[in-house]
Amino acid sequence: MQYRLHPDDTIAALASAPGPAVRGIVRISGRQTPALLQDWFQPDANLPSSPAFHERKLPWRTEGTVAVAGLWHPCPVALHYWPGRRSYTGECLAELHADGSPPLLEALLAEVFRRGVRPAEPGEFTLRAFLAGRIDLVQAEAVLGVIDASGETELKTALSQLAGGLSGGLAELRHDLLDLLADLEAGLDFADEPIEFVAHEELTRRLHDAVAILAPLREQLSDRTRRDAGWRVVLTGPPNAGKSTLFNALTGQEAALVSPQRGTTRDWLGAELDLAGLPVTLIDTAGTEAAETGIEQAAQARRLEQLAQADLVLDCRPADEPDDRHGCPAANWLWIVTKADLSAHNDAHQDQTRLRISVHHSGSIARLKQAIGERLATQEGSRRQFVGSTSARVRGSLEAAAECLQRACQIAARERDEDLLALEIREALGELGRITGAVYTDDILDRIFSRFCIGK
Ligand SMILES: Nc1nc2c(ncn2[C@@H]2O[C@H](COP(=O)(O)OP(=O)(O)OP(=O)(O)O)[C@@H](O)[C@H]2O)c(=O)[nH]1
Ligand SMILES: [Mg+2]
Repeated sequence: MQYRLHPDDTIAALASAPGPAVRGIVRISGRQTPALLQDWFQPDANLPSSPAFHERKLPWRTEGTVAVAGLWHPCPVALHYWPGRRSYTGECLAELHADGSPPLLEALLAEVFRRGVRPAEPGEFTLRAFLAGRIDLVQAEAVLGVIDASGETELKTALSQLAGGLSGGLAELRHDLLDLLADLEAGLDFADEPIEFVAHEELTRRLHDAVAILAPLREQLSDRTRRDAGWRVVLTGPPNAGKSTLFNALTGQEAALVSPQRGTTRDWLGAELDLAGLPVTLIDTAGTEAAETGIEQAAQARRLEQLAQADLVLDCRPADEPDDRHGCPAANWLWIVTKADLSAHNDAHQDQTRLRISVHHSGSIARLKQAIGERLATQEGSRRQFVGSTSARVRGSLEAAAECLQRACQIAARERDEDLLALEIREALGELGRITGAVYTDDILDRIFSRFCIGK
């Protein structure tokens, strides 16, 4: 679908979820709205008379009725009216809140169309909000994120993005760079004069500041890419702790060799599984021990490699051996006491820091899965900054902007070539503009807004 922009059209759609509900909402936006309501909406007779719609300057909520073709009685509605630029779409907007019966809402909407208003395209209200400068593209995607959120974490992420967290930082960065570019270009215009519009140290500092602002955003995006590919959960602990047994129990397969002999596992072994909706790669490793032979050293090196890449480490100690762990586990470590069936409950380990399990106790594996899921969900909540569609769209631009700025830093450090510097900064600005929508193309709008449902 190609988004052709018809800002003069007045549009309408059902803004509430389809299906029966207590209340339903018909949303209307555009220039014709005041005239339509003036002609159609009848305020309650017992309310004091009020100014005409086109004279109203402030948002207004009132009760009344509207006549609907085919209905015997006028339909009672609550009217919410935003006269001008302060509305969501940045133009005159009205909502009719009525009983949520689907046939009634359809009849109301048909009446609006009969009166010359056209049906809204998917996402067209939000598109108008974007074109009116009420929100930027990142926030438009956040609206979509709120609608699509399948859990509390996703909802929180989308709401913070909607509140402008990411947009605010990027807008500030763009302003700084625009100022810097203006100074540089002024210098180019007066190249023959002994005037310096921006001192070299200041130029270098501002460029480094810009790179520093982008760094955490890039980090969050690459983090998110990794998350989308699956969480790496790594089993570690001394030989014979029961790690491979847990690996098999968690994956539901007998892929790992298990034996009472210490040092059974040498190489690491991975398997994909789904834990409470989170994609996880579970990894079994060799037992932790002082390595003597070459093969033991290789096994330990591989274990450490896996630990370094872990999002969550499951540190297993058997209940029948001393446990030398003190204090609290790090946020991405889970302390597990295995083979709980082999020892009477040890009071020293009664605290909240350890999870006692045994493959011979029913419910142990379910509790372990739950603990892993909860840990990962907490990490996910604290790290996620963008809704998925934003991450996918802005990744390239963010990288390109960072590369331009890094090149600019190098140019500034090497020689002072203002032409080249201005070129890099201009390119970085273009990329940053693409993220927020200060620079956009129809196909970008099409890609974003065609994913909305009608009425939003
Ligand atoms: N009693 C009891 N035995 C267990 C439990 N879990 C594992 N075992 C036994 O402990 C022994 C060692 O188990 P593994 O899973 O091979 O231990 P591992 O940590 O992978 O050992 P390495 O590969 O040598 O590092 C096996 O004989 C298992 O049957 C448990 O919960 N209770
Ligand atoms: Mg093993």
